[in-house]
Amino acid sequence: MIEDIMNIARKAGEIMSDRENLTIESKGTRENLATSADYEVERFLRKELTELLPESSFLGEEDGRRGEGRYEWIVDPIDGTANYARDLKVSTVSIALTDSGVPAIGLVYQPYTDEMFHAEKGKGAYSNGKKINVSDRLLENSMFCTSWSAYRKERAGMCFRISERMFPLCEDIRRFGTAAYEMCLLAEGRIDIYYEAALQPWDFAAGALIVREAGGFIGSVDGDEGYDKEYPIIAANRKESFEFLRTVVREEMVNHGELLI
Ligand code: LIP
Repeated sequence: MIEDIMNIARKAGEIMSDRENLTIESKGTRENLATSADYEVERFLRKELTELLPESSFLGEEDGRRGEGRYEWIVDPIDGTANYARDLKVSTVSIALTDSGVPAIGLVYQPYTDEMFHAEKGKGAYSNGKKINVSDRLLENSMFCTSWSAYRKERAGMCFRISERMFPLCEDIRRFGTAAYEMCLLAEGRIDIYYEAALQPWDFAAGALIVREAGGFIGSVDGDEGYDKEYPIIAANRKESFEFLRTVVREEMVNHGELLI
């Protein structure tokens, strides 16, 4: 089945590469974009993935949930739509299959670099077929990847305070604009710690499994993430970095009134 999903993801990447007649609109807030390609790729993935597993339901970023049952596809057709709209060439297709609400398969495809990441629960994580692992860098040598909540600017102060506290303790900060890809970079040991204030299940369902299967730590502020709503997501290569970052995030969420002590 993994090979079939990979082929479907590659075809989704081909659809993304056709930018003729591309239209771009805002949804909800002005920063939150959807292009005609987001809808086209999602329709394609819904059809192909549902045919692959006819008893499955489907949750996509653009058109929501269709059906219900034990198996569900959780899909972001283009993760990094703002990058895609500007042709920055850093966007991914993110596909997870959950079994009774828990990811069993996660796959993230970056068409511009032809990087295919995947994991199956209990079977390790892979990049283009090669097994991957998180790095063993200490916090002081870590590359911290984060964002400042572009869609919810009222959270910017909290996010920048977290960056301000982490920056002197790490090597540097990066932001690639696709959460799914950023999690894969962590899984492959290319970045080391990660935080985003608010991600949706389609942004992290595949990436979270890939991080765990690569030996990394990922979760939300008070325990594991769920796949039912938006969550703050924290991830790291090492347990102590994960717990440290989680404490910083928790404190700043309390300061910002997002969490009770
Ligand atoms: C986006 C991301 C981006 C993150 C946004 C958003 P979209 O997904 O992956 O990195 O900062 O919160 O979720 O909207 O481009 O599919």
